[in-house]
Parts: sequence; C-alpha cells; structure tokens
Amino acid sequence: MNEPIDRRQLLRGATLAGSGLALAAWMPAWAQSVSPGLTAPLPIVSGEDITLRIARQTMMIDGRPSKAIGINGTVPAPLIRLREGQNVRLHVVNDLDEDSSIHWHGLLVPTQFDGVPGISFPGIKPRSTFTYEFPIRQAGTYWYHSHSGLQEQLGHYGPIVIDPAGADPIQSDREHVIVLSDHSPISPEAIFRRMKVDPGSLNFQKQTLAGLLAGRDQPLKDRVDWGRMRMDPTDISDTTGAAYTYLVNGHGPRDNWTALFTPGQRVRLRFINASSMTTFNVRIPGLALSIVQADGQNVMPVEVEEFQIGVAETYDAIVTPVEDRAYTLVGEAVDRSGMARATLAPRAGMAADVPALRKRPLATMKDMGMDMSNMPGMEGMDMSGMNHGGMEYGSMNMRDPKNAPGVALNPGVQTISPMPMDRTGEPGQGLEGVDVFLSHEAPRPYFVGGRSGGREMDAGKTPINEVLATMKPRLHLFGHHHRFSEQDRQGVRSVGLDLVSQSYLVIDGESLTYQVVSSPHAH
Ligand SMILES: [Cu+2]
Repeated sequence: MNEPIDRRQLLRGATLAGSGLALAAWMPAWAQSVSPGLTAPLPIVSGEDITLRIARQTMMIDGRPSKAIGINGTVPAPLIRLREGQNVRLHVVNDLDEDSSIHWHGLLVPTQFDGVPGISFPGIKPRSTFTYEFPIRQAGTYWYHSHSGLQEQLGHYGPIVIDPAGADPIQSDREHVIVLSDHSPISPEAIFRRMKVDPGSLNFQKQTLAGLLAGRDQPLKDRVDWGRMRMDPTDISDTTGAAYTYLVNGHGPRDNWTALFTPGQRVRLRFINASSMTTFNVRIPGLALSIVQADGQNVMPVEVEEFQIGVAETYDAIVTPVEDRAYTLVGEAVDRSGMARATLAPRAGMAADVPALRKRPLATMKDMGMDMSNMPGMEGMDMSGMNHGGMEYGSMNMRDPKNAPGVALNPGVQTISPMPMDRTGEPGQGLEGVDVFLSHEAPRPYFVGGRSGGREMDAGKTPINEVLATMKPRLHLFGHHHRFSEQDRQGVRSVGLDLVSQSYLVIDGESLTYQVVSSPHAH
C-alpha cells in the first residue's frame, strides 16, 4: 500500500534539498542570493556570438512565486559582458506568444538594430529569431530591455557591462552589478488600466484630516488651494509600494541579496535602474559612495552619502568598506512606499540594521513648475483660478502655449509648466535634507565624459527641442547621447550644463533646453 504523501512536506523537502539548484535555475550567478562578485571567468554571456531566448517563466520573490518574462531562464536577464572594439552578434529568440524586442539602452548602434518596434524595425514575431549585429564603440555600464508592450515590467531587462579597450581608468578590486527594479503580482496591464481610471488609486499616503489636526503636512490654506487646482502634493509616484515589491537583482527585500567583499577592497557597484516607474534614493549607511560613472560616461569622482537614480539611469560607485561587518544597501522608493534592500558583507548570512522608511516628501509649488516666491509682487497671489485642464486662465494654465513659444502644441504635450526653472543644482525630491548629494550642476559629475561622448559629438549641433516638465519624465532619445547645453527662457538663467548622457531625470518643475548632437557615429 502506498504511503499517503503530504504535499506540503514534499514541497518543503524539495525546496530544502534543491534550493541551490532551484536558485541557479532562474537566476544568473551574479544575481544569486549571495554573490562573490563579477570574477573571471564570468558567469555571464560574452563573446562575439550570443543567443538570448525570451520566454515566460516563474520567479521567486521573498519566497513567493511570481509570473515573469525572463531571458535564458533568468530575471534579470543574463549580464552581457563585452569589450570595446569587438563586434557582437546577438541572436534573440522570441519564445513568447506575442511580439517582443530588445533595445540596447545607451549603446551606439546602427538604426536598424536599435530595437524599437515600429520605428527602427518591425519587432520580433512570436517563435522567430532576430539577429542584432553591431560593433562595440564604447565602454561602461548599460542595460537592455523589451520595447514591446509592458514586458519590461515583468522582468525583461538585463545589464550590459563593456570593458574599455585599454586599461580601465576606474580601478577596483571587485565588482557587483546592482539592478534595481519594481515587480508586481498584479499584471502590468491591470496596473495601467487602474492608473487610467484613477491615477491616485495606489497612493495610500494621501493627506488626512487627522494629519491636518495633528499639524502634519500642508496647512489648511495650502490644502484648499491645491484641492482647487486638482493637484495632490502626495502624488510622488504613480504606482507605489502598495503594488510593487522593489528588487535588487531580482530579489525582494526579505531575500536579502548579499554582495561579498573583503574589508579594505575598493568595490565597484554598477547601479542600473531597470524599473518601470520607480525613482530610487540610494544609500549605504556607514559608507560613502564615490560616483565614478554616470550613464556609461566616466566622471570626476564625486563623493555622496546618497543619490537619486531615475528610471533607466546607470551610476557606478566605488565603496571601500574597511570594517569586518555587514552594510545595508537601501534603495528607497522616492515616495517612501517601500525599499529595495540588499547587504554588503564579508561573509554570507550576515545582515545589518535596515533603516525605517523615511517620511514621504510633499510636492511643492516649485515641483509643479509654479513657484512664484522669487517673482516680485506675486507672493500672495490667489491661485484658486488656476486650471489644470484646457481652459484659459492666463499664464498659470498648465497647458498654455504662451509659456513655451517654441513648442508645437500637439497631443504629445500634456502639460507645460507655467514657471519652469533651473533645478540642476538641487538634490531631487525627497533628498532635501541630505547634506551631500549628487547634483547635475557643480561639481559637474557628468563633466568629464569625453571618451565616446565629448569629442565625437562636437560636430553638427542641431537644437531640436525644448522640454518642459511637471512630472518626472525620462528624456531618452533612442540611439542618441544628448548634450544638455543651456536654458534660456524669460528670466531663467542659463545653465551652461555640459553633460553627455543617454537619459536624464528631469526634476519636477524643471525646464531644460537641450541639443541633440549628431556625430558620424550616433544614429
Ligand atoms: Cu531604454
């Protein structure tokens, strides 16, 4: 007679016996729970001929299975490690039942291989293969992701590390890739639908009457003013920790992904924000972060205690932990609704204190591009007549073409800040209290760049656009590096910003004029 089998026991047994193997099955080695770092030979895909297979799969987050789309069976997708000067052929097999694609974020590639369906190629049909082929003309930290539907949200993203042709000017004893992302048990389509119906439906940090009575957040007058304008100062992130788990290399905060180091080592952390919607504030309490690269461009080292990373940005930081102890890597969502958490430790199984989530920031008039405190005679102005829709109420209308004479008012222009201003020297929303932060202005973290950026891109400057923002968009022109040069609107001082980047997080209420600089190499 057969013994009755306890299904739970069976599962438990299987989990215990096969935990190492099970992990290996859905996670690349550099992203497994405890990672020794990127060591040679690298547990990654490299060489001139690489095959990537896109397919649906399950991934485990904080011990719970979740639906995902991965590549070669893993989320994040495999680390692609290349060398400047080589050629690469990437055969992308689409095993999904829908179209897919891969966009190589920040790589200078011929147009037809940029991977944006409907623009540079038709996309990769189900059960078919597309081969990308291009020379590698740059070095640095980049990433790749789907440009089809909402697949990126489900895990279709991975890191790219390109080693320079010569010696790397950034010396380190060990490296780790830190892919930050957001993942939800709710399907991205359902989240999108919810956002369309009620943009604030996932915000559980709104102001309350109890808060008003206790003297928290905005005073009554501001609340009434903002209410009249139909603006919510707690609208910091659209999708929040109510729907998302924030991940480090595919691991939830409770998984405690651990990066190993030996005390005294210079450890290079390659941060990539591969999330769909989340801006992170990143810090490692007890360690200074020396930012040495931004969006793949080497920069003059800037030491910070915390930095903000927008969607699609990459930053490389050097940390030098000297103590024989664990440190917590905190990637706090900008609205403080949750955090990505990992540990840096000399040995596996260690953990440091995890700081509590800080108080969520409140948006200000400045964030809405309507700060008038610097304008004489306008301090006490009653803004109750302001309008968020399409009707005219003078220049404080949120979509008044007079506020952006150079912009054609087409359906792509959602809002125009009435009072945009230069905020490149500011720390970013939620970091107002931080002493040392990464600014886009002096000390010019982006300034050095140079290699694949600076020199090549000096020719043929063509100003094509002006960007005005009230919500954090990411500026990203595919296949281009941008040079943000100057800003020149009524009374707004010139930034004189000179940075080369593939994406740039616009601070709320900031206005930027930028030039796209074409070179013979950038398509
Ligand atoms: Cu991208």
